[in-house]
Amino acid sequence: MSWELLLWLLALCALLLLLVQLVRFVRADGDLTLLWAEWQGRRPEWELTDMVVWVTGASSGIGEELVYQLSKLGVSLVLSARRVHELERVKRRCLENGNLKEKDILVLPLDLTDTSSHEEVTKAVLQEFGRIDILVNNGGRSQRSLVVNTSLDVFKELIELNYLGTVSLTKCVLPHMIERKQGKIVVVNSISGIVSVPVSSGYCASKHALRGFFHSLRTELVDYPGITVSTICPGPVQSDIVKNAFSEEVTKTVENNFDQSYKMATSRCVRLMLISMANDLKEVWIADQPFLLMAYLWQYMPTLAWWLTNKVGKKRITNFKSGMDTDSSYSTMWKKKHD
Ligand code: 8X3
Repeated sequence: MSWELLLWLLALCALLLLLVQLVRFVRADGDLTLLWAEWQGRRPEWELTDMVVWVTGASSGIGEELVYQLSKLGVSLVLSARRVHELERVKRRCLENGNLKEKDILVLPLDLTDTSSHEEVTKAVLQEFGRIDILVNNGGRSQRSLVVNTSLDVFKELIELNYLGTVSLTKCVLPHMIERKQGKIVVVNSISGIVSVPVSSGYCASKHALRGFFHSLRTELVDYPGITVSTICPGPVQSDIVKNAFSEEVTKTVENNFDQSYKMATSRCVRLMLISMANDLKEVWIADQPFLLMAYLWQYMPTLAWWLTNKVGKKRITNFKSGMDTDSSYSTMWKKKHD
């Protein structure tokens, strides 16, 4: 075979490979490292059994689905959120559908903004189970309002709850993990921790802060390879997060039953979360297109991303002003094109 022919064949293979990767990316619902781990990595069913897992924000949405999937893996669970009756409901469902017994689940009410209570609740978990293997910092709220119309108190609340509450609880659990030289700290961040979008400025700020904090913490733990820190960044997922989002005032929520069918199923998002936990991935992005593409652009081509976000952002603002769900229209357009 001549050299020329060999080179042509190689070029053809490279082109084919590129095409395959492109198709994979268009269909992807997570970053490529995560999808590789899903295919070739460690299974949650092997890695996460027998662990003591503490989940905040366990009364709804991603947190609720996470404890259901964890309860099938045979872990011990600590369920935390503010609403005790909702936690009791979640606990009952875990007992009905999972592999757990009453003694394996602790309902532990927690207000993330009441940081003075965090030491005590941490002690309560240690008293009950003797250890904390995984802390999943999932509790938090979103926001839908324009900066110009939003009270400063809303920005303060978002930082108090999403950022400081999470930092405080992590600080309470950390000495215990350092003593044991092992543990997993998981933080449910958001694509909004990478991409900044209009109408959610305070939420984006709190999630960017979390991302900075936990990447920094990881490097401080370099002498403790048994302690891992994972930042999980989901895009739009079916949950009550928009319904409960802050609006212009602290006392005002969005309270709207928008159609959520265009969003990722909660169960799929949580499965990918478990895979990233089992494989100790440092940061994962879990989102359908075009949200995943936006994350890649913000990370690797910010100038293009800023230009594009201005275009898409206009639509988001128009949607918001006309009382619609901010993201529904362009995401539906994308879905129709690629289904
Ligand atoms: C995404 C939150 O409010 O944009 O993390 O759906 S929201």
